[in-house]
Amino acid sequence: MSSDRTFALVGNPNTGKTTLFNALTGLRQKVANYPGVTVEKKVGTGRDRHGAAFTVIDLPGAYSLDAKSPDEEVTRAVLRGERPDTPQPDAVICLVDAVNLERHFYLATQVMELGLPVIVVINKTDEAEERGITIAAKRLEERLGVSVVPMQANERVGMEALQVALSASDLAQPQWTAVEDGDPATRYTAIETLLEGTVARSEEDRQTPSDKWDRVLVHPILGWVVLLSIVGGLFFTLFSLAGYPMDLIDGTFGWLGEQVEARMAEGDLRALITEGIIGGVGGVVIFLPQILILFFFIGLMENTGYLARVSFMMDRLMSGVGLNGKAFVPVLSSYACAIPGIMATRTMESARDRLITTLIAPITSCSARLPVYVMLIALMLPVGTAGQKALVMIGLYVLSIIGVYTFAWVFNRTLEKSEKTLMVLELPSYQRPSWREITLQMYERGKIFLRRAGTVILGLSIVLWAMTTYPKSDSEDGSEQLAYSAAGRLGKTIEPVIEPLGYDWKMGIGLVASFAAREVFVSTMSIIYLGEEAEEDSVRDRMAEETRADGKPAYDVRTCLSLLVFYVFAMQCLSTVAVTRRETNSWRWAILQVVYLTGFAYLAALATYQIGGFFLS
Ligand SMILES: Nc1nc2c(ncn2[C@@H]2O[C@H](COP(=O)(O)OP(=O)(O)OP(=O)(O)O)[C@@H](O)[C@H]2O)c(=O)[nH]1
Ligand SMILES: [Mg+2]
Repeated sequence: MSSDRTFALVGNPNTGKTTLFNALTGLRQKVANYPGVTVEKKVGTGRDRHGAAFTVIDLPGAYSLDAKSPDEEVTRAVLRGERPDTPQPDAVICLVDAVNLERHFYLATQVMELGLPVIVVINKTDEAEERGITIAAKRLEERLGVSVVPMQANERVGMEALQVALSASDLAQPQWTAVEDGDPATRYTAIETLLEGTVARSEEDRQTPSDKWDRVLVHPILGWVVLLSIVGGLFFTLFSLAGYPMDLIDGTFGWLGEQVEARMAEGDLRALITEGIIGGVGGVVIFLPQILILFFFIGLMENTGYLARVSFMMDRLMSGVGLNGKAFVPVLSSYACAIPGIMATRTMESARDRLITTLIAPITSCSARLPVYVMLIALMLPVGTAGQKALVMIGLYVLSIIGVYTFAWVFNRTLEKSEKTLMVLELPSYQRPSWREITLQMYERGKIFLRRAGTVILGLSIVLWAMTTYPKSDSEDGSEQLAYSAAGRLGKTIEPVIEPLGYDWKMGIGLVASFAAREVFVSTMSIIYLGEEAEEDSVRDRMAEETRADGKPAYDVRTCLSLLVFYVFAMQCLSTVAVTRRETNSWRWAILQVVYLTGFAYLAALATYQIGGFFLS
């Protein structure tokens, strides 16, 4: 019988396990061209050639079975059947990279020694071919007595043969004598014997395209020029191209609001729908194009292998502040969202390094800040070009990078020292971008963004709307009603605290509300300013017209800058607090994170506003 068997996917990081997992199960787990993408096990179902279902477990990559980092521990525990929530696999699909067969057999031989049936997949045969490497899979198969399947998983090449192997009624254990001695050298000698005569390299020493590219892309000067151009291009697109789809979305929500207004009698319910729901959610959804553009660029950089180079370049800077080079995948992922970023610290062996990285991860400018940045930059530079706006945006990102480094240095100095762990940064080969993978990732990210808008942001918008509507004053004037409402009173209460930063009580409402999630600042502004006088004006026009007591514009350059700086540093994300608490297993660090980041954000914004006073009026 071959039904309901469980296969585990095992291999070094970046060998293509998740790619194969997705191909077998039809799922869409994240794939990217750098090591350490998968940090948790994932379970899915596939079908063999007879139509029988089997279970597949995708595992985090591991260099060996005696590794110490938490993600590698998951792999080891699942293979040994030590995880109560996961069945011990019936067989292992062991992936090795065709280009680095010797090195990858270090883990593979350890896996063979577990006593489970094994199927060996030699993946990335396309890359091997490009480098003139040929592998005699049949000979290896004879030696091991198990199926050895050459594949190119990303193009589904070899799937047929793998399916045949998976469907075999009797899965065999390899003919392999365990390496008794724990010494790596002994193991490598045994691997050499095993692989003898199976790997042939063509005579001419080929320089791979990767090496040529790297001469420019990780060049100490050119490398940075390229990186800045790419990031500049990203932000430029964000401010220029995104305008068209944004207008479209804006128009759609405006139209929706009109429809409701035309069909419903005036009253609180109608106001809830038009201001709270359509205004609040629409205010955030309008930034969907920006989110998609951001993830297009991230996907492109990840997919080609370029992002791994960026982490290599950063590593030189990184060690300067005492941070482990492995911190880079977590920090880089945090630019999308701090939550997967913090989870990615599981690839790090030292608990201390994990903690430092977790503490600084929320300073990276995550995608939830994008709507806030875009809105404030547009207010600040009403007649600015896309290039000027992009420049401000780069400034904000640079500020966040400086923040990451500074606080990494501070924590490294203050936290108790532990033993140093060595690590080797692995550079994956460049590859042509897979548009399918990039589109999928944009789709997944867009879905997450919209789901968030439809749940968290929607809920918060309704609460905010209620807080700006009740208790009701007798006044017909929107602004007076707002001041009288619960939200208004809250804003007025904290106004003295935020006044030195250049904010009025209305901004205060947005600031407090966005402690749940940053984007809520944007939806709060929609609710506040559109609620006041539901004219045709857009939120941004209304905000631009907003004045202070002295008649000067409320959102002047100074205030916008101060707000931007606040948003660069402040810890405004409840989900991140929850993840920090879970990953560090203590409230202490989660609370410290909120306090230090918000405290610093306050000081930095205060300094910005006060110093700005000397230059701008
Ligand atoms: N050239 C080539 N690239 C491949 C092949 N299979 C997968 N890839 C690419 O290799 C990269 C890594 O793939 P993943 O599936 O994320 O690797 P993984 O083993 O799950 O990595 P971790 O989760 O970090 O352990 C991706 O960019 C894939 O598109 C292949 O056969 N040939
Ligand atoms: Mg993976």
